[in-house]
Amino acid sequence: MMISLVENQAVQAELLTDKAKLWQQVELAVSKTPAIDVHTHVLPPEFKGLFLSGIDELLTYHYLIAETFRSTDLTPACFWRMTKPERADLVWKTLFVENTPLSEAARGIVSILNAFDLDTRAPNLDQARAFFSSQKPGEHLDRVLQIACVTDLVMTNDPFHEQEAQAWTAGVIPDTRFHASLRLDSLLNDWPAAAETLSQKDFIVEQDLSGKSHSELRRFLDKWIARMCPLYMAVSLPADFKYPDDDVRDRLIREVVLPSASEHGLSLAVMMGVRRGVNPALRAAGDGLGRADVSALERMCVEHPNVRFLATVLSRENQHELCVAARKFNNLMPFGCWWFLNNPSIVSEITTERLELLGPSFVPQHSDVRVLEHLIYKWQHSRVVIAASLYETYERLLDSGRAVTSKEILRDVTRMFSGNFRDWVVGLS
Ligand code: FIX
Ligand code: ZN
Repeated sequence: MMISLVENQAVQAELLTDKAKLWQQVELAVSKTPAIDVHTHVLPPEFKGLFLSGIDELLTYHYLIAETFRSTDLTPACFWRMTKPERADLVWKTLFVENTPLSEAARGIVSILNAFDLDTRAPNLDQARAFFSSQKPGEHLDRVLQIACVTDLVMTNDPFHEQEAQAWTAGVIPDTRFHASLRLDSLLNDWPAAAETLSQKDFIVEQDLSGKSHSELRRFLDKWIARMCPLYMAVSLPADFKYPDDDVRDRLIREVVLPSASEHGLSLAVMMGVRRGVNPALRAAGDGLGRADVSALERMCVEHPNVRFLATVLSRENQHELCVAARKFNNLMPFGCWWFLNNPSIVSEITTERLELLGPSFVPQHSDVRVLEHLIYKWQHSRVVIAASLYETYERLLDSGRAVTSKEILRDVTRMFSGNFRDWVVGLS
C-alpha cells in the first residue's frame, strides 16, 4: 500500500530494518522523485512542425517500425509510400491486433493508452485519434510531464537541421522546461558535407582545416552556443571510433570542440557504439550497434581533465568497461541505458552493476523520447526496474549491518535523478 509523502515525514529519520517498509520507501522515492531527462529528441510546441505528439507519431516510432517489418511481408518501399496515418494503422494492426504487444516498445504504447484510460485492445485507432486530437498542446504537455514526473528535459538540437535552425534564427523561445544541447554529429561524422554547408553560410572553412578554418569553426560554435544556451555539446560516435586517430574527426574534436567546451565550461556528451544505416531501407529504424573502444573515452578524459564528459555506450558488452572507466576519471559521468539497452532486463543489469561499482554517482536513465507521450512509458517502466535494483542494494547493505532512513533514500534518488546532472552542467538552476 502506497502512503503519501506528507504522512511519510514522520518516518523520515527512522532506520528501516523491516524489509517490507524498506521496499515501500524505495518504491515511493523512485516513483515520486522528479527526474531531469538528460537526453531526448522531443522539441516543445514552440517549434512549429517539429513538436511530435499523438497516436500516429507514437505508432510510427522507428522502434515499432523495425518490429513491424518482422511480422509483415510488406516491403519498406511500399511502407514509405503510405501516409503516416496509414503506416500507424498498419503498425497497430500488425503488432497490437494480429499479434500480442510483447516487446518493450509495444508495451510502451499500452502503458501510454492506459495512462489516458484509452482502450488498449481497440481494433483500430479511432478512439485514440479522437482523444489526442482533442488535447490542448500546453495542458497536454503539463499533464504528460506530471504523469512522467519529469521537471526538465534536454533536447537534441542540430544546427545543421535546416527547419530547426530557421526556428532558432527566427528567435524561438522554447518552454523553460526544455533545455538545449548542441548536437555535433553532422560536424564530426560527416565533415565534408558540413564544410560545404558552412561555406554556403559564409564560414570560411577548408576541408583540410587549413587557413581560417579553426577560428571560423569556433565562431560557428560560439554563435550556436549563444543562440541555444546549451547545457552540453553532444555527439554520437560509431562503434569503430578511435581516439587518437589520424582523421579529420580527431582534429575537429581535439582542436575545435574540446577547446570550445573548455572555454564555455560546457560538458561534452559522448554516445558511443552506433552503426548508422545497417539496413538503409528502414531509414531511422535501420541503425544498429557495435562494441566500442571505451579506452578512447579514457584517453579523452585523461587528456582533458578540465572538461566534463557525459557518456553512454550502446553495446551491452561495454557497460562494465564504462563503469570501471568512470572509477578512474571523476570528469566522466555515465548516463542512461541507451536505445537497444532500454529494456527492463538490461536496465536492471546495468543499474545494479553501476550501483555496485559507482554508488549513487551516475545518471541511471534518460528516455531518448521523440514523441511527447513516450515520456510516460519510458519513465514508468524504468522507475519500476530502478526501484527494484536500488531496493536489492539497500537490502544487501541492511544484511551487512547498516540500515538506511527514508531521508537517505530520498537523498540518493534525488542525486541520481537530478543532482548529478545539475552539478555536471552549467545553466540549470
Ligand atoms: O544518436 C542518438 O541520439 C540516438 O538516440 C538516435 O539516433 C536514435 O534514433 C534513437 O532515437 C534512440 O532511441
Ligand atoms: Zn538519442
